[in-house]
Amino acid sequence: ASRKFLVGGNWKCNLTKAAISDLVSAFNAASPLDPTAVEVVIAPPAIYLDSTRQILRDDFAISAQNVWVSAGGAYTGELDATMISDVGGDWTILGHSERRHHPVLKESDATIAEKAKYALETAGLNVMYCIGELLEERQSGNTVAVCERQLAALAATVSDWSKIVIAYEPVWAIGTGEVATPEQAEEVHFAVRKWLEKNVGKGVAEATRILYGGSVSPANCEELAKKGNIDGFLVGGASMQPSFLEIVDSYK
Ligand code: G2H
Repeated sequence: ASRKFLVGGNWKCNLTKAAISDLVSAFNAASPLDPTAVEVVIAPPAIYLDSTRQILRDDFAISAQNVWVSAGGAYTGELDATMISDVGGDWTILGHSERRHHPVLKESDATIAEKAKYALETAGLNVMYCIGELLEERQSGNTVAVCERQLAALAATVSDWSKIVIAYEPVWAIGTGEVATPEQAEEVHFAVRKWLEKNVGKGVAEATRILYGGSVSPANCEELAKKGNIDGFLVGGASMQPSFLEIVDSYK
């Protein structure tokens, strides 16, 4: 496809300063990326974002995993998206299922879309916007409807899609080792692209990268990467190993 492959590494709430130092040394030792073919984006826990940026190779971008809905101020414990760019980060993940569904978080479609608007339009960040269905939603035949509802919330608040990447992450495949088959993933990616074409525009539908996430590993990435509508990956567990670089190379 004409879309540039993108691989995100989502470290979630893991690692230590020492473990990050070891992992970054392994990443830094690998050959340079072909910047015309692939982009890599690493999302450390917020407290390590600044220090990771300082030691990580320049051709790997840095992302937050979440941001506050708007500008900073009296919001104890929160992170203004402009602080991400202040320390050299270019991205934020938003709407990860762990934030949508965890009972102490329960982020709504509207909250996530509000965060996306601020991050994109005020902070100038790129956004990895996660969507995806629960197991019971898949079993009841609602996979595409759930993804479309999550996309519609975003489309209602933003107009410039050039800095948005969609990450399709079926919740039943996240951290479970139960990866979606290439066919299951491609079917939803195709539906997402069709939705974009119908509701946003043909140009945006053709240009927007749609990543797959959920138990991606060096062993399963190549088959997934062959699918026409899979433009990269958002990787959790396997992004904290030096073999993450094999996933980065899976477009080849
Ligand atoms: C899905 C993914 C990264 P994992 O959440 O966002 O995690 O690869 O561990 O399933």
